[in-house]
Amino acid sequence: MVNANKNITLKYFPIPGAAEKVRLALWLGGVEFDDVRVPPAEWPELKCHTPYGQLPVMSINGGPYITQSNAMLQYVGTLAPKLCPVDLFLKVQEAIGLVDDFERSWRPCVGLALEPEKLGYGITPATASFVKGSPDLRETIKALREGFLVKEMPMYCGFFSKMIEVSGGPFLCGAEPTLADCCLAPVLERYTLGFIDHVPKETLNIYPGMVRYLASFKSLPQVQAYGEHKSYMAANA
Ligand SMILES: N[C@@H](CCC(=O)N[C@@H](CS)C(=O)NCC(=O)O)C(=O)O
Repeated sequence: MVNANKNITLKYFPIPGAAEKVRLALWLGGVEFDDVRVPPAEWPELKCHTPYGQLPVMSINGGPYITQSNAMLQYVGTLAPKLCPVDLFLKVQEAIGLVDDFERSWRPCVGLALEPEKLGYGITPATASFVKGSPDLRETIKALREGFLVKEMPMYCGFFSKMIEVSGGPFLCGAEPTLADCCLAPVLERYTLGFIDHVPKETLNIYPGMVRYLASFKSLPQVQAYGEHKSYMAANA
């Protein structure tokens, strides 16, 4: 373990979400931490004590809550420099930026279902029938997600496959996993789980490079150990 003198607590909901890249980086970096999964019922009380009313929050040696998953990720990189080696710094940050772009292109597909009004639906006479749960909105969500799968998904899978090829793989920046892989792997995995409407769990199968990439990441001993830890936590929740 690399941080024998640091006591790190990471609090987030019991889902992968914004904290998963940080959890993965901590595991891959061999950084011990307290992985606190906040049950939804406890969130309203905790929310009042967080700086911006959001999770994840991190606390170091009992200090004040630190926010922003990207800041936490980079902090883990300072504790475990092998996850962002100096000679690969720009490559790693570039890859993280590309994962952010990939995520941003997917966000309306989720936002439309959760908060349609923020995307301009259901707030004008012309879109009055596009309220949450309505048939009109459901149809729009389906079209948007299907469009993502035929346009953005191949484009980004192509970008990432090329990056892996150029680096020599099997990871985004070469032979060893970095912070960038901690960002991409959970995003890709989400599209294989079959829980998102209109995104079949076979979605990645037409991108063999991505399937191989994800398999390489998931077979890392630290990622396997994290998987066992998650199963243990789920069984004892
Ligand atoms: N930019 C922040 C975003 C954090 C965020 O959006 N948190 C959401 C969950 S992913 C949250 O706490 N939602 C609950 C709420 O707002 O009450 C980060 O990356 O840490």
